[in-house]
Amino acid sequence: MASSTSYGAPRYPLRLPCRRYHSPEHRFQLRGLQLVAERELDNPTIHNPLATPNRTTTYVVRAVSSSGSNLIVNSDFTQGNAGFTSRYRFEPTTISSQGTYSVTNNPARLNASAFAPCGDHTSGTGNMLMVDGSPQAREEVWCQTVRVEANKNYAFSTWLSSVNPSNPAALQFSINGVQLGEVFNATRTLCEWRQFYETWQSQTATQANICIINQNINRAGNDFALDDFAFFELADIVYDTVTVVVIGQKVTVIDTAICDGSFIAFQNMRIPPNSNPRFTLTSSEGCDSLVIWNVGLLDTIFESLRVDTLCPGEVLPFFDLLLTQDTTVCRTFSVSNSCDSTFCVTAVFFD
Ligand SMILES: [Ca+2]
Ligand SMILES: [Ca+2]
Repeated sequence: MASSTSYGAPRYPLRLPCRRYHSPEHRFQLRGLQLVAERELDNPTIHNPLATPNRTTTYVVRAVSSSGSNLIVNSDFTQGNAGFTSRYRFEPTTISSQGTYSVTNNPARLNASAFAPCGDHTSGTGNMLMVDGSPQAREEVWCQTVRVEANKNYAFSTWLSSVNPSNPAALQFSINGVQLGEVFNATRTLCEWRQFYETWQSQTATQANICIINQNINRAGNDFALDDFAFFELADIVYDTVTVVVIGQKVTVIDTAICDGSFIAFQNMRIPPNSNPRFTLTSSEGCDSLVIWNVGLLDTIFESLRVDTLCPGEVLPFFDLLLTQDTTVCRTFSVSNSCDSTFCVTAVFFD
């Protein structure tokens, strides 16, 4: 992979058909090692999140190649409660109070009423670190010191999942007492593993004391699991971008006018004059498009005439008729716009 630490114009523009996606087939799967932009991704910390942007969005992918092996001891907790230190109290079989931890392959076995039966991140059946968040501020959950070389780039990563939906953990990572990255929040979704990942430069340091504290000190809930710690020396950091182009909604406006009493048949509907119906259609691309009708009324004529000066014996011609007695008759005819117009006459003869 080419080495680069900058990113510019999108290299892989991709087109999505719709403004909004309600069904899975309209979602787009991104592939990359880590996504820096988080907007509208279902999980920005996994390698293949789904993007559902409602406008054109460029996602920046940060790909990091590692060199050397994982420097964390007992990174996947296969060895149980070993290789790290904690200010929390270790409870091997049951967790019933805050500020305690255990190593387990099923948190529910430690307290079935409080913890969900989550699988670990490594394999789904292995061990994880199970933590009942402490109400004590700045209490160290997990710390480990590793040897490093000066002036090298390293990356630290771990996976976090809530095992109780209340008060998700807010973890603060540090190396040699200096905050590492942003506070990392667990979600309310049970057993959903999310990755914390941050790079670190050793500068003059020859050891890295990596520590985690939980900034959430609420007693309720605040229960979480950690697994698969990693601390690697880095080779190159490569950035790339993926742009998801969202096509806006198509709107078609149809202006027309029709005769009184007539209608336009559209989408199994009858559209009368003087109406403005809107139709949402699904196009072949799966996008919703909007059709707006503006249906006006064409001019017609209704004329009614009374003739009451007729003497007996006189004849009043009206269209094809010859009127010789009191009557009211109407005739319809088409005007120049093809609409039917009506003309009536009332004939009144003197007695
Ligand atoms: Ca594990
Ligand atoms: Ca708790």
